[in-house]
Amino acid sequence: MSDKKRIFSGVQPSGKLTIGNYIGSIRNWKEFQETYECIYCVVDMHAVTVRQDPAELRRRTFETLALYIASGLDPEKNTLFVQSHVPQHAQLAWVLNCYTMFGELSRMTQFKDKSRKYENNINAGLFTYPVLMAADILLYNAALVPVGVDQMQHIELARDIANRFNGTYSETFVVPEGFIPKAGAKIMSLAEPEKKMSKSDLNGNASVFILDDRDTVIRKFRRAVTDSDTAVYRSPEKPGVSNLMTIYSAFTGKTDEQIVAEFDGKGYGDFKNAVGETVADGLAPVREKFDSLMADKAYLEGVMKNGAERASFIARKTLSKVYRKVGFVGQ
Ligand code: AQP
Repeated sequence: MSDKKRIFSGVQPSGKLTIGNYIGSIRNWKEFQETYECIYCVVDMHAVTVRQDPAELRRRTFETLALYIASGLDPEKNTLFVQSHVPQHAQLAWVLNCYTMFGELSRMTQFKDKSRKYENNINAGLFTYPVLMAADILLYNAALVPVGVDQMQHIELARDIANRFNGTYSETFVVPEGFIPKAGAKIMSLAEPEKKMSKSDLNGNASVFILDDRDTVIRKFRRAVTDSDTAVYRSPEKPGVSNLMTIYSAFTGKTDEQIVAEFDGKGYGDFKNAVGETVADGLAPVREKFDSLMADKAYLEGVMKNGAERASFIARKTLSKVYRKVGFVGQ
């Protein structure tokens, strides 16, 4: 095992991955692969907090792994695996449940949002989701967790749980830090720009998916909700335009000033076309690589298996330390 600090992150295979998942999360991961020991997981156990079609979940699990690789992650340099293949996640989550307070979980914004969205299925898993997430991170003693801004509250909770456990039983877990990308930490819906772009949005025009074809990407951006003005600049009164600027900047590296200058006097039509074409161009190589990976399922199964073995090696050690500390009799 290396002496490098560890990174952990993951995405739920709960739908088609959006450019929010890509910009806020996956595409940043490759930056770390030389300097950290990186562990990236497809968090299928989190996905079942919302009802999933079993065949779809299986397919999306492969797709999500393929997207990790297509976005630049080298399976030799990173540990890539599926959460349910390493049972220690669930085992540690149970213990950590007993060190997490009801009041803490009740305050989680994602729980409140998802309880509203899935009012007929407010299950206990949805409530304890952040504890499983804490287990994911603490199991690997990850120092850094790159996430979109929406997940920061869960990282804070993971830190509190780690500190509580360490304070009770002596130093056990590394207390993780969240890492938010400089640009694009929160990509908003194209249909309702006050709302986060989500995989599970039922409105077909709200989210741009990484695997959308070129024409679909361009069409969705053409339809993006803006405002009755025509000038391109960032302002709280212009959430739609501001979001498009964030997306454009994320794909081009251009600053707000450069974008404003580029579209000075041109109006929203040209701006939306430019954003759509730029995003479509930026995603094309990812989609190409994805297609070739999905054609070789045996390769993806090999990556999963190998990743689960590497992850299990660390996970077993952490869990047995935790079991010993809380007083479970060893086998
Ligand atoms: N809109 C977004 N902007 C920036 N980052 C985002 N992320 C998600 N949406 C955006 C980041 O993607 C990573 C994986 O997210 P997740 O799959 O674990 O769960 P999520 O945040 O609940 O994502 P979705 O797309 O909204 O999924 P559903 O619809 O299933 O709930 C995280 O790092 C997240 O911050």
